[in-house]
Amino acid sequence: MTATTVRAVCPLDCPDTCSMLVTIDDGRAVAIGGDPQHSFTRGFLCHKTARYLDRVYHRDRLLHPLRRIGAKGQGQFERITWDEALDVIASRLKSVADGPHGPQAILPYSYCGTMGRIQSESLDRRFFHRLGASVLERPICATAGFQGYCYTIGSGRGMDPEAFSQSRYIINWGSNTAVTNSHLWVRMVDAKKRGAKIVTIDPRRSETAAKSDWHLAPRPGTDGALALGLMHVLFRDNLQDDDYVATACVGASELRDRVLADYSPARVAELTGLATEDIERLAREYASSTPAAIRINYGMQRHAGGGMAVRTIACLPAVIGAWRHRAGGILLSSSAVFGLNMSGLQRPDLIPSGTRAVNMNQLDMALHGELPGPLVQALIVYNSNPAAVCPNQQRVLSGLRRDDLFTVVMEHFPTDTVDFADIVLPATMQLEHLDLHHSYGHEWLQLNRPAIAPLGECRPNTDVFRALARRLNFEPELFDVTDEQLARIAMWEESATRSPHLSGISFDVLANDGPQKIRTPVEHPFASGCFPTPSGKCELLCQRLAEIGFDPLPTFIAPAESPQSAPELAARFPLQLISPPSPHFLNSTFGEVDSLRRSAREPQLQMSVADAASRSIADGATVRVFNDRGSFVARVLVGNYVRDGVVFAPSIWWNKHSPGGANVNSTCSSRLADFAGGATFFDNLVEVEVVAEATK
Ligand SMILES: Nc1nc2c(c(=O)[nH]1)N[C@H]1C(S)=C(S)[C@@H](COP(=O)(O)OP(=O)(O)OC[C@H]3O[C@@H](n4cnc5c(=O)[nH]c(N)nc54)[C@H](O)[C@@H]3O)O[C@H]1N2
Ligand SMILES: Nc1nc2c(c(=O)[nH]1)N[C@H]1C(S)=C(S)[C@@H](COP(=O)(O)OP(=O)(O)OC[C@H]3O[C@@H](n4cnc5c(=O)[nH]c(N)nc54)[C@H](O)[C@@H]3O)O[C@H]1N2
Ligand SMILES: [Mo]
Repeated sequence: MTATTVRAVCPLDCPDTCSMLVTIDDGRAVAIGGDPQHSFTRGFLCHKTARYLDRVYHRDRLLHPLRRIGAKGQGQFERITWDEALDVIASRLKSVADGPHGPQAILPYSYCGTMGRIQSESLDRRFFHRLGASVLERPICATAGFQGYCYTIGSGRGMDPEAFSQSRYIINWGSNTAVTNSHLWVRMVDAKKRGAKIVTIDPRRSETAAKSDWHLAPRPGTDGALALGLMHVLFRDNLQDDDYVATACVGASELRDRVLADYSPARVAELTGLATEDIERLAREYASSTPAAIRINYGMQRHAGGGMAVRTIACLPAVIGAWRHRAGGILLSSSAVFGLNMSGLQRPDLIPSGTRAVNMNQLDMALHGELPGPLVQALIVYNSNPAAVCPNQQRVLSGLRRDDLFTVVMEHFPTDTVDFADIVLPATMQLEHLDLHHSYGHEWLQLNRPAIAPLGECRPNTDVFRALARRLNFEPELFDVTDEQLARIAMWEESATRSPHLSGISFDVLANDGPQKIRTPVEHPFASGCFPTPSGKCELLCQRLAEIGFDPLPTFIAPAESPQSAPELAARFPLQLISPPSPHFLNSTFGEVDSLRRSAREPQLQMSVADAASRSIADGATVRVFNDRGSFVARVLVGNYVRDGVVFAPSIWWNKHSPGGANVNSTCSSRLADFAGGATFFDNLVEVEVVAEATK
């Protein structure tokens, strides 16, 4: 037989959403590569997805349904049939739903193991809505910042990522672009070749910071103060764009008064730990290099004041009129341009009124009955690995260990979460199912065609919910819908109203012609104002914030845990720990791939020379990192990687691959951020002690 090629899409939770080509020979995928025809991802894959076939044909891949035979957490199972597994799950869900606490004692738990619209969030939502289960809110990653951005801009809309190659001044703000968004980084390198300057704002010397022209390292969680200080300099030195501010913004004079009175460079230097000269210089360079672009990303919003910080930074391009230029402005996420019919897919109208919402960041509390509403009695996990990725891990694990909790996990691999399952269901991977992909880092819609038959007895997530709906006698018209039909619904094909952004784009066009760029109606947003806010302007002053009890003007909200904001806590735990991703994992995904785990070596902690010296910690020592929530063990790397007072643990290791069986999330707090219940992973004070000296 001759080899064939199938066009697929990388499913990972990453802004790049690469177009891929999979080579199939005799029913087996033999090669995977980037699709050179896709102008954004340009035919190259990151070193993780380049190893995607190692996941597909991995020796540990889950291929059959399993039932637990050991204690929870031990990961001991026996094989059962799909019918047995589905019968057990359906009857247990029914008995919980019919029991004294009703269906809200059932909690779905999922995130973005796949970003595909169909396998990530379609029939599953319909199923749980129809069942009347608790609704899971999903702000673990991006919501605080996204919401903050929307207060200022009105929607998530921002710069077209493709425009960055034309920018003259680029700020990576809390964004490790070279690692977490490598195809945008290529655009930045293009811009640099044309003479642009690249600046990175990050408390540690990230891969991106190391490759930038200028690295500023503020204290974690102080970005809002920095942005206010920049605006002080802009207004003080008359560097604002008066015409743009007058026509396109509301609240400029109030903002001006605020920053001039409260955020002098000297005060901001104190709050951020930066030098006043650097604050002054950054403001001047930013205002005088046209066009100036900011890539703001999610790292800097995983703090108590993260939402307000993003809102504040999002004011900057309007103040200097950067939006006038296609290659100026700010980009957080491109997902807002797609306008897919998600409510048609998910049917939120099926949610019984009065159903409670459970914030996924508070799984620790939900599993211990500490939230309003019933104690969770059945937990259905898919597309997520909460035992490894959730904050306040020790409390999450003690909740998962509860004998009265019924847990189902749909997975590819025996993850830390699988170890706690009563029933495990083997899920298909991207090469084995159909999906439709938008992106949060470019503006192309893509279709992932199945390239090979499912391995073993694996089934797509959607099939599981179809089968459970049938067993619970739910309406066939809601659930007997194929994945292709779901994709068509998402693109409004079955609906009278269609977003103009999708004109000429359909399932068939994607299937026949490949990826399509969304037809955005204007060449670049906000060139002449017209922001999608209630006032129609960029809201430097935002009345909606006042209505929910926040300062309507940009302001600095300090981290919950820092030496400055919590001196008593810092007396015991003086170091600010941040735990953004390792280049070798995608959250906890790829923890199973030996070669990537070897590249990441072992759980590590980067520490400054001064902080190591004051604790007599030598480079290479094994340390325990701890606070009142828990601890984990890591090998210390001493050097100039982080500013003094900050430590960095590349993440997210599986617990079972970590010495001591716990990862960094044992120390992270489940406290919520200011907006939208966001997570605060990087707002975390710890102390570090040696457990074993360095071995030669
Ligand atoms: N290789 C790889 N790529 C990924 C992922 C992965 O796990 N691995 N994860 C994907 C996912 S789900 C997401 S959400 C994105 C995340 O990608 P990014 O948004 O880039 O987020 P992070 O890597 O979490 O953080 C970015 C940088 O912010 C810094 N940072 C932390 N706290 C602060 C702060 O208070 N202020 C400032 N200025 N900087 C701070 C961190 O040190 C880090 O270098 O990446 C996606 N891409
Ligand atoms: N300390 C710390 N914690 C963090 C972060 C951090 O930076 N530091 N980052 C946070 C962020 S930004 C995020 S987004 C979350 C991510 O948290 P999660 O969304 O839980 O991400 P992953 O760890 O990648 O786990 C996804 C799981 O889904 C499975 N999966 C993939 N595709 C499918 C499928 O089609 N069907 C089924 N059933 N399963 C599938 C994968 O095998 C994998 O085990 O973690 C958060 N946790
Ligand atoms: Mo994320």
